[in-house]
Amino acid sequence: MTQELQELISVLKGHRVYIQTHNFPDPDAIASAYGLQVLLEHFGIITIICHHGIVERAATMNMVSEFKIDMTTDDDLIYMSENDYIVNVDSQKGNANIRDLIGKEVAVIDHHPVFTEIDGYLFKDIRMVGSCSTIIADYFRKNEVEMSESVATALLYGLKCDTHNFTRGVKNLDVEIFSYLFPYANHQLIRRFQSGEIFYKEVNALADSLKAVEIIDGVAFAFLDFPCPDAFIAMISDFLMQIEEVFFSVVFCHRDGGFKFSVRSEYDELDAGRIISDALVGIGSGGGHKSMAGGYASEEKLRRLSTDYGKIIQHLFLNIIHSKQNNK
Ligand SMILES: [Mn+2]
Repeated sequence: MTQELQELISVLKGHRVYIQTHNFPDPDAIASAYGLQVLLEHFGIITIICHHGIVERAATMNMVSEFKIDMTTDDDLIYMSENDYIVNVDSQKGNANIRDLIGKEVAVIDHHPVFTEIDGYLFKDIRMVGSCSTIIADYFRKNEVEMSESVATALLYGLKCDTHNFTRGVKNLDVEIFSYLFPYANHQLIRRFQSGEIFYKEVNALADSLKAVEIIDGVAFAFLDFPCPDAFIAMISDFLMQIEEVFFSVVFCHRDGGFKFSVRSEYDELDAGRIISDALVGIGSGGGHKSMAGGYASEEKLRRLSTDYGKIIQHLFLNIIHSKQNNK
C-alpha cells in the first residue's frame, strides 16, 4: 500500500466516516466521492456520501442513478455528530461552495488552488491536476485495487467534464489516468451522460440567456435574470467561450440575497480564479482554477456601489482584466 493511502486509512479507522462533496455536486465531485467510497470499502472502511444542495444536471442525475450512488443531502443527515469524521473531496473547508457540517473535517482530497490556508486537516492530498477524479483513480492504480466498470466510467466522466474533454487544466497525470481508465470504462454510457446537458424545460431559459449576452473587449457578460441552478450558469459560461470573439466569460444570476457567478478564461495570464477573487473584494468572495472559477457577491454590498448591477459587475471585472492585460 502507498504511504499516502496508509496515512488516510489510519486517520479514518475506527470512526464513522462521511465523504462530503461541494454543494450542488457536479460529475467530478460525485465520481470522486463514489470512487473513494469504493476504495475505502476495499480496505474495510464504510462511508456515507453527503452534500448540500441538489444534484442539478440531467447528465449528473443519470450517472447517480446508473451506478446507484447513495448520496445523502445535509437535511437528511440526522445521525451525524461532532465526533464523526469528514473527508472533503473536490473542495476544501472554508470555501464558499461547501457547507460547514457538524462533523470534523479531518481529510481533504482536492484539485483546487488553496487561496486561504485552513488548519485542522490530518490528511491532505491537494494536487493541481485537471480533476479530483484523476487523484482518486491514481489511488486505485498505485495500490493495484481492482477497477470496476462503474468506478472507471464515473471517474473518466468526471475527468472529461472538469477538463472540458481534455481542453482545459490538463496535466500529465490526467493523460496517464485517461489511458489507465480507458480499457475499464463504458464509453457508450459516457456518451449517453454527455448528451444530457440540459432539460427540454430549460430550452426557453437558454434562449433568454443568450439574448442577455453582452461582449465588451472580448469579455462576455450575461446576467441571467431568472432563477437558475449552478449547473445552468456554468453551462452558459462554457458556451460563451465558444464564441470566437470571446476569451473571458462572466455569467451571474440572483441567489439567496446576492449573486452567484461562474467565470471562464481562455488564457493562463488571465487567471479566472484570481480575477474573480480580486473583482469581488469587499462585496463577496470567489476563487477556482486558471480556466474556470466561481463566486458569490452580496446584493446589499453591491447596492452601495450602484443599483445598476449589470453595469457595476462589468466595471469590476473589466477593471481587473484590463489591469492584468496592461501588466503583461
Ligand atoms: Mn472538480
